[in-house]
Amino acid sequence: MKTGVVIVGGGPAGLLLGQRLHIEGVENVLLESQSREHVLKRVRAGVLEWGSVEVLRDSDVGSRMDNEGHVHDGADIVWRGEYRLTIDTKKYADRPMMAYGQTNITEDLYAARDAMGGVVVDDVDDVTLHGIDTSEPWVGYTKNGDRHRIDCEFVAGCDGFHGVCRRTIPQSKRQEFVKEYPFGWLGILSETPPLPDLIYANSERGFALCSMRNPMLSRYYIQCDLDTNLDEWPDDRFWEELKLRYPKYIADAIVTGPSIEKSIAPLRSFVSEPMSYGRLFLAGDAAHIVPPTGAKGLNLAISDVFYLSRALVAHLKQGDERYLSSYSDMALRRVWGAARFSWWLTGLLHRFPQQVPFDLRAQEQELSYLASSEVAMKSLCEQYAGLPFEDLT
Ligand code: RFL
Ligand code: PHB
Repeated sequence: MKTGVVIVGGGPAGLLLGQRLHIEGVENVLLESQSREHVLKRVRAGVLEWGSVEVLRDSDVGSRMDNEGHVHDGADIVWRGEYRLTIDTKKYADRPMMAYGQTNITEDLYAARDAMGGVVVDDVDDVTLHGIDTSEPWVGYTKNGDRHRIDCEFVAGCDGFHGVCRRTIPQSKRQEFVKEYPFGWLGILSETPPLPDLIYANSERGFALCSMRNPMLSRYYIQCDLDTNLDEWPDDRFWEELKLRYPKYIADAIVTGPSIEKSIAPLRSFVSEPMSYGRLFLAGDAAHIVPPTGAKGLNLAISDVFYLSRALVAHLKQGDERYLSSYSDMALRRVWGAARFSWWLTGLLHRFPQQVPFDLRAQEQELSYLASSEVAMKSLCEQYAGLPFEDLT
């Protein structure tokens, strides 16, 4: 088999890249190691920057998002059980946010791919990349016990943090920047009405977050130890702990009910440079991970794909090399902006094991400063709303 671009990974990055390439008439094949059911069951991100909303619309997958997504003016932070500030992105960055689940985006992208007759080979094993530093790369994979080969012009590594693509780049040609945090997030999804606002909490019992998916689906998180055992967290205990991390008037407004999903995610910052090697281009979690505090992971996957689709189309359709050769540098500038912001917000809102009383006072001071300084608030809003996309200068 031969195609233009082999896309490894059928998460949001791979599916969106396939969709954008298809619209531009670039042939592509998508390989996914899991079943479609498994991919669609994963509960992950929920907050879209406005730039991401526009890329999804421009990719012809915006209609359900526009009907069912919840447009809101930002998010709130509460601390010390009494103070509250609003990250009003509409007011200070001139663009709102959109609550629309990653699960829905993935569904929309699969539906669009089916409608255009795009190839998704799922349940594949042993994906291997060959000749990526030559002009004739190819990808091998196993499906139902049979080995296959696809020749292509480019390989897009959209296979997430645990994928194979990044690791195919020789170690001497890449540099990894890693930061692990000494805690995770315990998250639940429940079919209950969410609070009207997305509210982050810095509390003495640890971080918490009330978020939303739709009018009858809520998402909540609490900071937890890395060795937390889900079996020890029945729903009642979760709700009780969540409420203890909010001021009473907010806790009282939280509508509880049985969880329909419960999981733990460790927090990590990770960036691998560069994001390309020969004919291989990485996008999304395959190249970088941010702690979810800034709601940036999915948004970065979308901006990488915006840059990469533009670059591949310019090369394959117009013979214009400039975007491809600047892809890694351009994408990494935005990635580092979000990586720094997510690291900073994580530090501002969580309890760390080594914190001394001085650190806690400094956290409180920074929150008070944000609440009282329009300059500081503008900076927070600009980053929460999402940095702009670049073009060639
Ligand atoms: P994904 O979603 O991990 O998809 C990668 C796909 O590749 C497949 N794969 C392979 N396929 C073929 N061959 C192989 N060898 C393969 N190895 C792996 C996998 O099965 C998978 O289907 O990466 P992608 O597409 O880059 O998308 C990234 C996002 O999923 C991620 O950044 C976000 O979910 C992060 N995130 C959030 N991002 C936001 O922008 N806003 C949020 O509000 C937000 N909240 C979150 C989050 C992530 C969380 N967790 C669970 C880590 C909240 C949480 C709790
Ligand atoms: C979510 O709704 O899952 C969510 C919202 C905001 C974040 C992280 C996750 O910062």
